[in-house]
Amino acid sequence: MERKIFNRRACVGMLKTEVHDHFLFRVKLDELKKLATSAGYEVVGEVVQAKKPSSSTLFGRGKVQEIKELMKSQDIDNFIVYNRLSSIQFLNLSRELEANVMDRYDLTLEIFELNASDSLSLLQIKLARMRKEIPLRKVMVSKKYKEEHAFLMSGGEYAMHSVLKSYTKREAAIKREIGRMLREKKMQVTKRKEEGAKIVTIGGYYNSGKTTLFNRLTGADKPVSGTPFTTLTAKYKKWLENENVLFVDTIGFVIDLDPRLLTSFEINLIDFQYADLLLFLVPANELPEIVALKLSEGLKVLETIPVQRQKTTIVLNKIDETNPENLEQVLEIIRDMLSSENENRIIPISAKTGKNLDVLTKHITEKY
Ligand SMILES: Nc1nc2c(ncn2[C@@H]2O[C@H](COP(=O)(O)OP(=O)(O)OP(=O)(O)O)[C@@H](O)[C@H]2O)c(=O)[nH]1
Ligand SMILES: [Mg+2]
Repeated sequence: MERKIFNRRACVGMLKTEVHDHFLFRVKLDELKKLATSAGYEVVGEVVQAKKPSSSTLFGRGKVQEIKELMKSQDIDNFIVYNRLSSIQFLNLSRELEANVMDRYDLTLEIFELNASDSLSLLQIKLARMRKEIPLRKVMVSKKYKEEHAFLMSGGEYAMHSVLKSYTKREAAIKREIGRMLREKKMQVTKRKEEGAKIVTIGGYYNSGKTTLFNRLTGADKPVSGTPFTTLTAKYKKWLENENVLFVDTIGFVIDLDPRLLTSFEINLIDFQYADLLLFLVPANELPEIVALKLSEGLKVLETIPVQRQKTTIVLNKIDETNPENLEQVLEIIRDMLSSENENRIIPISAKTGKNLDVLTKHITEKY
């Protein structure tokens, strides 16, 4: 049988579990569309359902039919879901919609793949893909799935088992290789710290201007762009002002960050764990509610890594693109949120124009 070639037209979908959410879901869905567009999809449809999730298809029965009809009438081959899909939901939706189905995690990995240029990133992406694929294969060889889809499984069971076996073996080999790189990186960082170097990590949301700031502080010329996840890995580079201070740029955060991204990209966490100071960038040129959401979610993720709170300085970037009232509102919301924190730990800057960079420089100099 010939394999169907899918077009790049896509419908995005979200199951809204919070009935009273009339605003955030919109922000999240728009973010998903932006990610899909940057992966090369043309988003032409959108479906939102407010309901309790169905264990078999996430969306309700009627909704799935509606999605199917919409996709058929608009010639859409891709269904991109905001929520996390279980293996069974993925298989059922793919079959019912006869389409390429993915969740936000798959989409993120697809973007990573498009942007990855170094062997370590490619290896980590491969591992993340396998970690998804293995439970999927396990469901396909499970007794229940076989009974329900006997026609799909006929003759293929042995092949499926052997694929699963080879996947598990390859996963172990990749894990070993990444483990080796992890140990090597930890050793290098420890050595530099023992030699007296201080590490300043630049973290934060994708597109928040991390690389722009990194380039400015170190004189580097790393790629900067409005496309999500431009930076996947980065090297340490000396500060122009003091060569004992090393800056490191990092992979961007997203709203509702999937914990699987943290486990599969474990090596990137070293830059956070070994930081003497973390500059956590949040773009200030957005609605105050969104800035607050990004900040509070970001801080929660940092806790899980973990990064000590007192090592984190919040840098509100892109102030050249926000008016004074908006910035004041943003600052007010943040101060309320972090009521017990030191005011000096929130620094508004523009990495692009250089505005207030002297304040940031002073802040870092005072420490080292
Ligand atoms: N207006 C304005 N734009 C900025 C500023 N800093 C960065 N940008 C722009 O924002 C976009 C993203 O900048 P990057 O430096 O690539 O952002 P990043 O955080 O490294 O993004 P990822 O690597 O994708 O996580 C680019 O178009 C930059 O030119 C700023 O202070 N003001
Ligand atoms: Mg970057």
